[in-house]
Formats: sequence, C-alpha cells, structure tokens
Amino acid sequence: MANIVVFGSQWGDEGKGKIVDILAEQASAIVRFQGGNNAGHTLVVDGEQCILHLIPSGVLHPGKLCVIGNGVVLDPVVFCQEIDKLAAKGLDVSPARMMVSKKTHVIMPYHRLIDGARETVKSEAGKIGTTGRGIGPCYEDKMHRCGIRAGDFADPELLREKIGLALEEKNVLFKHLYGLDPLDADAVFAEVQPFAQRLVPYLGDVSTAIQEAQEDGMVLFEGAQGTHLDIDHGTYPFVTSSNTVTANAASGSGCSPRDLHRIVAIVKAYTTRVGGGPFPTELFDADGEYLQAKGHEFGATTGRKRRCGWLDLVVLKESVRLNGPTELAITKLDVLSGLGELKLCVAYEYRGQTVAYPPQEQNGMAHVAPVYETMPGWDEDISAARSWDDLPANAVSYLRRIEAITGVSIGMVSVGPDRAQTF
Ligand code: 2SA
Ligand code: GDP
Ligand code: MG
Repeated sequence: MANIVVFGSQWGDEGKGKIVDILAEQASAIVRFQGGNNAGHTLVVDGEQCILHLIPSGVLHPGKLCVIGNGVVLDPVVFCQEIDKLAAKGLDVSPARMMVSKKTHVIMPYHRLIDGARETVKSEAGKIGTTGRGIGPCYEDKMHRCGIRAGDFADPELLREKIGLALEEKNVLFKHLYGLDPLDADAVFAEVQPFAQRLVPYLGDVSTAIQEAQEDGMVLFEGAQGTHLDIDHGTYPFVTSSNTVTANAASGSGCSPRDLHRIVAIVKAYTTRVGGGPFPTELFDADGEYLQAKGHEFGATTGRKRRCGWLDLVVLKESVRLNGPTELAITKLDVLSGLGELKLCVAYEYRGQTVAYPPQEQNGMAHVAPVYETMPGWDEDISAARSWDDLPANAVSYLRRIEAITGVSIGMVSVGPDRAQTF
C-alpha cells in the first residue's frame, strides 16, 4: 500500500492534524519526523477537541503504531504529560503501540532557558517569536554533536555525564550573556531522571518498525510547521530549526526516499503566520480581522493571535517545487464564506520586476509587493458540504484556479474542524 507524507505548504497551522487523523484510519503506523512540541495539531471528533504537540495525530485510532522519529526533538516532560492526558481519555498509550527512536534528541531544561533568554535580548524587529519550547537550542546541540539522545536515558551514568559536559558551556552563557544563575548538573539530572525512566520502555529501533509496518499496510508521515518555516528553504532567519520539507520524512525517520509514495500538501484556503517574519499578503484591515475571528486563528501551543492574509500562490508554488505533492488538501474553505471578494496572490513585484517565486536573499520577502487576481466570493455557509456538488459555483471556481496555477489536483476539501466535515 502507498505510504503517505502530509506536509504544511505555508507557515504552519494549515490543518495537518485534522487530515492526518482522517488518513490514519488506513495506516498501520503514523510517524512524526521533525519539530517537537512547538507543534499544535488539532483534532476534532464528534465535537470533542484534542490538541497534540508531540504524539502523532493517529493516536485516536486504536491499534495504530505511533512513532517519534530521530528527526524530532522530544521534551520528555511533555511526552509524559501528553501520554497521561491521552490515557485519561481511555486511549492505549503503552509501549505496545508507541515508539520513540533511540536517536531522537531530547530537550533539556537548559534548552528552554536559552530559547527564552535569546528572544529576550533581541530587538523587537529581530525577535523570531519562537514558541519558547527549547526547539532551536536542542537542534543546535545536535549539530554541535553534544546533544543528549533518548537512547541515553537507558544509561543514567552516561546521562549524568553528558548533562555535566553540556552545562560546562551553557553556564558560561547563562552567566556572561544572559545574566542567569548557573545550573547544577546534579539538580538537572534529578529533575529529568523520573521522566527519562518513564521513557525507557518506549525506546526502539524506528527504522525496523517502519519497515515492518509497511509489510502490514501503509505508513503515514506527519509533518509539523510548514515549508516556509523550513531552516533552509523558509524565510530565514524567521524559521524553525528543522527541515520541514517532505524529503526529511525519510532522513528524520530512518527510511528510504523510495518509501515515500503519496505526498499530500495541506493548504489553508487563506494564509496565516504566527511569530515574526515577512508575510507579503498579510491583511491589516477588516478582512484580516474577519479571517482571524471566523477562523479562530490562535496558536494551538502558545495561544498567540495568528496573523492573517490572502492565499499566496507564490508561496504555494514554491512549496510544490520543494515537496512534490501528488495532491492538495484544501482546509478552512468555510472560513471564506461571506467575504464578498477574494484575492489570490499570483506573483510578486520585486526590485522592479515581476517574479513567480519567492526571492532567495535574506529579507527579500520583506520587500515584495503582491500581485493579486480578484475573484468573486460566496455568502452561503458551506460547513455542511460533503461533495463538490454542494459547493457554490464561486467556491468551485476558487478551487479550480488554485489547481490551475499550482498544476496539482485537489484530493480533499475540509469545510470545518470536525473529522466529518471533509470530502
Ligand atoms: P520555534 O519555537 O523555534 O520552532 O519557533 C520558530 C518559528 O516557527 C514558528 N512555529 C510555528 N508556526 C506555526 N505553528 C506552530 N505551532 C503552534 C500552533 C504555534 C503556537 O500550532 O499554533 O501555538 O504559537 C509553530 N511552531 C513554531 C514560530 O512561531 C516561529 O516563527
Ligand atoms: P496544524 O498545526 O496544521 O495541525 O493546524 P492547527 O491545529 O494548529 O490549526 C488548524 C485549526 O483549524 C484547528 O483549530 C483546527 O481544528 C481548525 N480546522 C481544521 N480544518 C478546518 C476547516 O476546514 N474549517 C475550520 N473552520 N477549521 C478547521
Ligand atoms: Mg498548529
């Protein structure tokens, strides 16, 4: 059966969690391959909302293996809190159906402190607006080759030694750059150890598990954040610290690129962004407020208000060339009802030229002017639509225009947060 990769094509919060939950029905395993608990993936089933930060969005389907790959950064405290919450709902969160790669890097208390301290000392314009979860500093340690990995939790002596080594450097930063008290290695070890011990039974060989899951059916790879937050291809430096593009589904989980078959781009019918950084189609008027209020655009992790704007097809076309989607899943189409006219950004004006793709130099995106096409909107409430035939003609035209410009067909449409509001 064809494996599926789901990815965010914009700046995150496109509705990946909802679509993963739906596709998970046919999967044998669901795999997170990058990011950490900066993610907030919202699932709504029969009116009941569940927000996941770390555990894959297939967890509501009994019997499916939920996997955290090596490309994720895992906060052990959040992992334990999340499994406790899910267990309280009556879900099986035992190691029988949940696995963490031994190679997954773990977020330590000092990573969260550094994340917060760095943002505090930056100027307003320079602030990235991170989620404060310690994501960047944890990935830095991975690349610096001094990170602590989940597999180290099985060896308390090694864990204590690595914490001591890491703190030799971090404490210099705390003292001389951030005006913070140094941390004591024994105290950090004592703080982390109970969570580390709970994690040990979940440790496994994720590569082999994915290989075996493919023999039983389909493996579903769940991207987090979005393409334009990618550390290489996003609006650097206003990005997250992982590769969010689909190629990382292979390296972030330990399978071959040949194991990635169907690639589903999640596309919000308009654009949102949370945190700092350029956003060419951002709206500062009543239409922007309408999208924010009607779409309930608040961060699912931090509760921050999301910035809103028109659908940016330049951003989307770049996502198509970077990720190779076989289909698009359009979400939140219902939010556009009642807007009168809709705008689609089809190109940018940049330094006196019309360009079809985002400029690649730093700050280029901050200096583009969107070129819009205007389309008529619709007033009907479409949240009960369950087929293309139930949509007003103008909604169909809007979707067909997206297909025409991106060259990719729409495979799914979502018209409300509930699992059932999809066709
Ligand atoms: P970080 O914490 O280092 O990854 O932040 C770096 C940038 O990445 C953005 N980012 C996100 N953008 C959208 N959604 C995310 N998840 C949450 C959600 C966000 C929230 O589902 O709403 O609750 O605020 C997410 N995670 C990271 C972040 O805003 C920075 O711009
Ligand atoms: P993710 O990070 O991509 O999984 O997205 P989030 O969960 O952060 O944000 C998407 C939000 O939109 C959540 O509150 C979802 O419940 C909601 N949502 C998803 N699809 C739809 C839809 O088609 N219509 C509406 N109105 N809300 C949706
Ligand atoms: Mg989200």
